[in-house]
Amino acid sequence: MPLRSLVPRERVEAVAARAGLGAIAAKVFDGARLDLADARTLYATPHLHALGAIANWRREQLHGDRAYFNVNQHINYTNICNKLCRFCAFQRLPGQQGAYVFSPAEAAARIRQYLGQPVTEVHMVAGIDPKLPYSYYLDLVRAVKEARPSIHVKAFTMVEIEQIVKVAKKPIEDVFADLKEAGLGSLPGGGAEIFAERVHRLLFPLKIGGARWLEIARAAHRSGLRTNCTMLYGHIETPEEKIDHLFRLRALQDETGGFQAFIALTFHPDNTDIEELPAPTSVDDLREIAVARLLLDNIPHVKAYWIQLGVATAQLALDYGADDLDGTVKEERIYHDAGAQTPQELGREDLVELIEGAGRRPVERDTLYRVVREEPVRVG
Ligand code: V47
Repeated sequence: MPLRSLVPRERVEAVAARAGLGAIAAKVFDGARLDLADARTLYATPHLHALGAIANWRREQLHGDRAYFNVNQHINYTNICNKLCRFCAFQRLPGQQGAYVFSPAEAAARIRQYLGQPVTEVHMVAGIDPKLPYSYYLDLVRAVKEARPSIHVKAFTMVEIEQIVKVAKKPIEDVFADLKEAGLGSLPGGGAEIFAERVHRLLFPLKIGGARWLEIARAAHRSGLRTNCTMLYGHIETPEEKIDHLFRLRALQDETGGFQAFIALTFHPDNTDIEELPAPTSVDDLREIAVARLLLDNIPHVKAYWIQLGVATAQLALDYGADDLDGTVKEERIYHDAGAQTPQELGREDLVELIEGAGRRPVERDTLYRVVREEPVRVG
């Protein structure tokens, strides 16, 4: 499919005005910050396509027709976890059937398995196994780097960092320095869930809450580590709680500038404690992506994580504010345990095709959004 031309402002203006979103669109065109009343309107409007058109305009201002992806692999190094989050299907108790911990050597073997492929990043996150000592985390990063020195290690959510600091018995700055020396390159954005205390109490009371998540992200940024950020939606949260979450991310980004990308994580209920809840629809997913693009005016990238959204919604999301499909991903377990029907990996060419199919220009990036390879433009 030939590249789409960028949508002209007058067209967005007209669509927004018809949907009663003209004032918000005008603010976006002017680069003005959206406030609480605007955020409420974006969550309430029935005019999804108008909302998407405004978000898409902003996305095209930032990234033109480019859509990013990377070639990565996932390692979920243990599923043992003592946090008992009610939305999680991945966790196992020690000794429970299916519980596992990879040794650093086993993790390295998984890296070597893909040496023949142009993998640039390993995304490494897991449960909280209180038995793992500080040395385990450092050895894990070292083993992975030794197996493939060029690989960027994006590892450990703020929740894991809280645990690592606990077993290290050292100040967080020293822990980040040790992890960096071992080879850590950046941090993923997981574990944020919904910052509101009500949801924390009901769904994940044993895990750090919003204030601590933000404090650890701030410390990571101050230590020179870039991170991503996330929001898990589609369970028991309210629009007000989502707005609070997004505004708190925006405020921290004003302070540190350390977030690279935001990922809206759609809830998969299967095999969880709250599996009676209906899964979010594609309409919900597209709304979250569009709202995030508009409220998080200071975070450069919004990812549509295909493995969670499904390839069809992820492709559409490239027109609703998202500019990144994440990576090829190998051996993902967290969502597949929770019923995700997507494949466990896509090839590089599959991602290129998906992006081209959406009329966008595929750009392979590294973890820090430096261009690895830009696909030649196909003349249609
Ligand atoms: O923190 C857990 C979520 C997150 C379920 O930074 C669930 O580049 C849906 O954060 N249904 C981990 N979601 C994944 C994550 C991530 C993914 C891709 C890219 C990046 C990045 C980060 O997954 C957890 C939690 O919020 N999660 N269980 C579930 N049943």
